[in-house]
Amino acid sequence: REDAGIPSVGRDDSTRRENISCEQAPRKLIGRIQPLVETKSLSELQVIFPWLSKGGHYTPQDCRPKEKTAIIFPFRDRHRHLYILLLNLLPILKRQNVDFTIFVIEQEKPSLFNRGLLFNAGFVEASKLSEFDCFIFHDVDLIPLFDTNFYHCNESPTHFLGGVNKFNYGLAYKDLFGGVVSFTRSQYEKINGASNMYFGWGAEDDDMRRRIRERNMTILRTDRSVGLYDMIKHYREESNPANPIRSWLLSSGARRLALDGLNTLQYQRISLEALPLYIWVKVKVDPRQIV
Ligand code: UD2
Ligand code: MN
Repeated sequence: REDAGIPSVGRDDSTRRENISCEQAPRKLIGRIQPLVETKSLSELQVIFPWLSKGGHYTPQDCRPKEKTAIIFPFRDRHRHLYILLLNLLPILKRQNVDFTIFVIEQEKPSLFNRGLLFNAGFVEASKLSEFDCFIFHDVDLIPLFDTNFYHCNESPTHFLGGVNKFNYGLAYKDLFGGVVSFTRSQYEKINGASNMYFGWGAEDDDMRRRIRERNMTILRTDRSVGLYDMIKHYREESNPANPIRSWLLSSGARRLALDGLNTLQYQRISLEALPLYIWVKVKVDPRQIV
């Protein structure tokens, strides 16, 4: 057809598409999704997602993404949750035209689980690999129910949960900052990251909310009409018992902001491996080093 001097419509179209921003490009969104809860193995997931490159990376082919996003899962002993979440989340991210890389930050035993410190370690390790603009910290047991809940960074730190099945699709309390949150690099640096001091369950998310307020930022909250999640049922792990000093830590948290966070982060990186579906980083934490 080109020989006949007739331009190929298809070709023209695709070159033009590369110049549109991914937010304007067509996104084949569905709205509410029916979550899949079957457990697939890692190799089955690999077959289901042939478009994902090694290390859990995807970049949209026919539009310009506005940001490079690191999706960070604080993790220990939750493989079933991780695989179910990937099965549901990966297609949503693709439909949303997100340029993303998945990081699983695993804390070695026996130290008590420290979700905030794992956020910081994830931020640092991801930043060593690439210049990410946006960081989304994601509990591994929360399945988004709407693909219209956009995995973006915004002008303020963002809380993605409008409601969770566990609380009849509401929140435990209206200020909640737990579950799924996003920060641009500069927003995260502005609050000196998360506190490293919360070992065990609870209040590290409230501490983070107070840091944001302390730095005079507001929090954007996803509307309940699209921000619903299903939390996969689970018990509390033995190595993540309720933190008995969490209220005490929280009461002085905002004042400690500059002395506890990214600038005082201590951990040992045991390994970093690009698996087919995610970058797996194993870290060791010594509670005695956390002041
Ligand atoms: C709530 C918050 C969560 C966090 C936590 C207190 C919501 C919806 N979620 O979740 O964000 O603030 O309270 O710490 O408000 N994890 C592991 N292995 C473990 C323990 C935890 O991988 O042994 C990870 C995993 O990503 C998990 C997350 O940490 O989803 C939070 O822990 P949780 O699910 O046990 O706590 P939960 O459901 O009370
Ligand atoms: Mn949970």
